[in-house]
Amino acid sequence: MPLKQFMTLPRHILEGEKLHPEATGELSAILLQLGLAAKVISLEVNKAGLVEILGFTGKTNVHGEDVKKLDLFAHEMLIRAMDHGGHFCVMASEEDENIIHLPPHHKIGKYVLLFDPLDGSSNIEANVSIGTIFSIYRRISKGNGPGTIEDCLQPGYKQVAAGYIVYGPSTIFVYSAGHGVYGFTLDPAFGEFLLSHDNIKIPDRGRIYSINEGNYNSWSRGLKKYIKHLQVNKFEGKPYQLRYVGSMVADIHRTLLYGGTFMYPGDKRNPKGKLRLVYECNPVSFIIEAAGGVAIDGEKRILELTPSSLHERTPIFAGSKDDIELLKKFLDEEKE
Ligand code: AFP
Repeated sequence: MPLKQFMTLPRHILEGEKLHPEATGELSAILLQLGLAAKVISLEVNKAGLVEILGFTGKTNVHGEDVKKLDLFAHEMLIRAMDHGGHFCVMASEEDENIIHLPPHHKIGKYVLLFDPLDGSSNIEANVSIGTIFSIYRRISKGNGPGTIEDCLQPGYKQVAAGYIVYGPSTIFVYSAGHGVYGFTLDPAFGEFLLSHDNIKIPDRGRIYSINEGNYNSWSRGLKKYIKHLQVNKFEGKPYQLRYVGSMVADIHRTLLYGGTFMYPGDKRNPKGKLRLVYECNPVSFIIEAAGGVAIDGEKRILELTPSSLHERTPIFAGSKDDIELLKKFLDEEKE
């Protein structure tokens, strides 16, 4: 195996640290720990069909959704993997209504971790790709005590690192610490993430659009016109293609590699759409932008939005810059 392909995630993280002479190694330690948690969750996801981990816990979460056993496993696994390293002052998860404080006997650190432990979990039984999404900030609250909600409600451009793990045909760990986007595939033979996607750049245009067309009737006129435009026009002589998994991480990962657009708009029923700003849209927008793409809420850059609550939703249109620019023209036209 050529040496380049033997670039493991830990080695890549440590080499990345050299780009930051002021680095203390803490961010590296966090990313390494996330890699470990990803391996454990991947193992559980891969054998989900075999062990009693499918189905529900009988609990409902802050969104009124039934909590699946695997959601809770991933949620608890991430907290246990990340709470004792002394790196965080506070955490927050899609599965918890409130911010998560560190156990009193653990050292408090300067970082903030926000995560969606298992995105797309309604697809688990159907063995469709699901994922974990993470977002890392520096604390802004004063002092060295426990962090606060304000630490968790920072605009996305302040992220120091973000990424996701796709548990699909293979498990891929994708992250950016501000210098490019890198993808690592888990080699089950020796349980290590190996660099498989080096310095990912999203194409400026793509042939694929991804949206739940089932909501078509409640979309804005501008968005309907844009989708119609794609349906009657061609890209490089070929028709545009609709691809929608219904697992944001899977749809975003495909968009990152092939180009095109991923959209979860607001509509008449849900003006703010469905997806969460803090631990879904901000981290994936950080990745899309670091790869040369664009992510907006229909008007503004997602990363410039200031969250006002932990679980707030936002419309999202993310992907290739030329495609999002064209989409924006259709949305703006409607306002004229
Ligand atoms: P679940 O976690 O409930 O499966 O929801 C998945 C998700 O949050 C995101 O991954 C998808 O992009 C989106 O919801 C799918 O929503 P629709 O089913 O409304 O299209």
